[in-house]
Amino acid sequence: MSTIKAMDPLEKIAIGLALSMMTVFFSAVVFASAGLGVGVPTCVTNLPPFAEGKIIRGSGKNIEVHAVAKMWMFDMGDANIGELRVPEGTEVNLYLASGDVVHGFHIEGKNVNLMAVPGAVNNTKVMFDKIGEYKIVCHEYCGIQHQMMAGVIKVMPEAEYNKTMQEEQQQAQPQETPQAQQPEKTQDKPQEKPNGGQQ
Ligand SMILES: [Cu+2]
Repeated sequence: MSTIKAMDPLEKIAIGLALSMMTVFFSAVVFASAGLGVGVPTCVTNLPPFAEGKIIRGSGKNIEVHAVAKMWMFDMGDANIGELRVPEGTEVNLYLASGDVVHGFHIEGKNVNLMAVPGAVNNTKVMFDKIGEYKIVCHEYCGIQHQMMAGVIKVMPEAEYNKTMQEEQQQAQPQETPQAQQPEKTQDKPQEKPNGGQQ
């Protein structure tokens, strides 16, 4: 015959404490997910790994960014290599690939900690609602220049961002309007013809 002993009071307290702690942790996870919109990065299987950074504009301020980490820089498709400039209030849908070995992708001041893995694409979404500069750090040893591997996300006031982008576009297409001034610096162009008509 087995005898059923009453549970030790201390054991009851320990179990009670453990259960209440688990309830607190679970509630915190639910709150972070539903209330704060914190999500976990995912490995994307329907997008083949890419070799070049690219910015794909979505609707409004939602943009899709294809970022490539490679020895020893981050290419995020911005005209300024190593940078990503966005207007304030932009949600970046970030896809990350590696051009060579495993790299890290940590955004300071944001809860983003991704790995760039050869042959795979990782994805997360980040909201940039405050103006400032967010440094990107490679936090996975990737070779002799690893400590130099960094980038920056510049979150600019919308008016300043629009002005900068407009200026860069005009510089890229100097012959757009007849009044456009000729650029000071001459570039090596193999085909330079007199104005014989528009193409
Ligand atoms: Cu590194």
